[in-house]
Amino acid sequence: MATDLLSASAQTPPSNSGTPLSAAEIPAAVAEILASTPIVDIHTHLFAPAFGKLSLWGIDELLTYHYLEAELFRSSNVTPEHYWTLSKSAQADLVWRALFAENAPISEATRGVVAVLKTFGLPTDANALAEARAFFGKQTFESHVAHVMQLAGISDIVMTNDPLDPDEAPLWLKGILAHNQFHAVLRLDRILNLWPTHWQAVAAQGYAVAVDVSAKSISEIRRFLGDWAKRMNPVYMACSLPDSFAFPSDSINGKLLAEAVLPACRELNLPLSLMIGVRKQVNPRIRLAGDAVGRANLVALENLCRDFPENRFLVSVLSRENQHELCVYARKFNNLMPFGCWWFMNNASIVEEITRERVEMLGASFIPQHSDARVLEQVIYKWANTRRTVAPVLAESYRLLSDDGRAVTRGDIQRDITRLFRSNAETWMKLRART
Ligand code: RAT
Ligand code: ZN
Repeated sequence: MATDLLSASAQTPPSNSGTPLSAAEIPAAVAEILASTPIVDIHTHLFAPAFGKLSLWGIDELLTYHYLEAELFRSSNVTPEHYWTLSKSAQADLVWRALFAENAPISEATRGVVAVLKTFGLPTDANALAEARAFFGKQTFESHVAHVMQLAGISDIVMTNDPLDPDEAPLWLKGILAHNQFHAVLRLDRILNLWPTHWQAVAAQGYAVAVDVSAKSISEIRRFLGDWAKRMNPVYMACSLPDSFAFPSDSINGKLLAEAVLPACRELNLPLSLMIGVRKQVNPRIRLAGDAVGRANLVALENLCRDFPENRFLVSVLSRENQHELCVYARKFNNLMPFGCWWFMNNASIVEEITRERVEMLGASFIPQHSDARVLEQVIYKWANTRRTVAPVLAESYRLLSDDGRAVTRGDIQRDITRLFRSNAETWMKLRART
């Protein structure tokens, strides 16, 4: 077994010190340790300050998050076509009126905005957004980032970086200074899922590729991946995949995965993150909010983990129905790391269920959550919600353990929480070796 496949716990000194906790003391100890352990946020859509306008933050961005736009079209008569013609602040006003003034904001995504406003001492029931806008307008982004990370209790933010994004790629090509808390990820959706539409963008960067993914194209794509890995210093490569994802496959996706991406990951010793189960653009009228979910056939994952033991796979699945199988596969393959409760799974009731299932089947050998934040301040509420939901699940596991006859100490709890929320990620991504 490759050393980097060894569990993070093997590198943490065992904790057998500490006084055993009584059953009544366990919940508070878990909550305190969760609150004081800085988290590595392993998948976000946030950007380091050096990316300038790509970084989204502030009240107007919070309110126009696509999770909220999906809810707007259910509680307002505005048509998507009209909504897209409005300015950002007019869109935000509309969302505020429909979801926060004319209705109580009880959904997960709306409550999140309320929690952010409260954190900054801003009114949560105002008729208009003037005070919130004035507050965010006064912040300097760099120091605001540091403050928000501290409020959220996170030490590291893993970005999503697309080498074919027309706004982002030029910044990398010009040269972006590394940031010690923001880590890059080489995202491959355009290449793996939409090659016929995007091969010319790869060609335009100086690679001799063609639409047909011939042997020449494959070797050029590997050169492209190697060059971008050098430029970005990514902590993993990543792709989201549809519910219909199959592997092995004669499709362009199957060929590119087997012949270009997996070998490049092995060569560069990078994990590959697969986020499986999205049904893209079932309703294109609502743009980013228009994606849905489908149950995937995880035999594709079984084939990948077994046939490529030298590759490591970070995997999140979008369908609730796929969660249990993912745990079973993680028990079979230690080159598979389940992570996060992704997107439509990131609701308290489902996070609770998934986390309980994972602890029961995998102990502390998984990564419970990522924020998927697109707007900076979202990390405040998303991580508060995760801590609030996960704490009772962990506390119950320790209570059962104590009931069954094994004393539980604060040291035990700290070691597991560190492993779940930090060191599984640090080990898999070689995070500290990179900064
Ligand atoms: O959760 C989201 O914001 C989605 O739109 C997706 O970005 C998803 O998380 C992804 O990374 O593809
Ligand atoms: Zn995402």
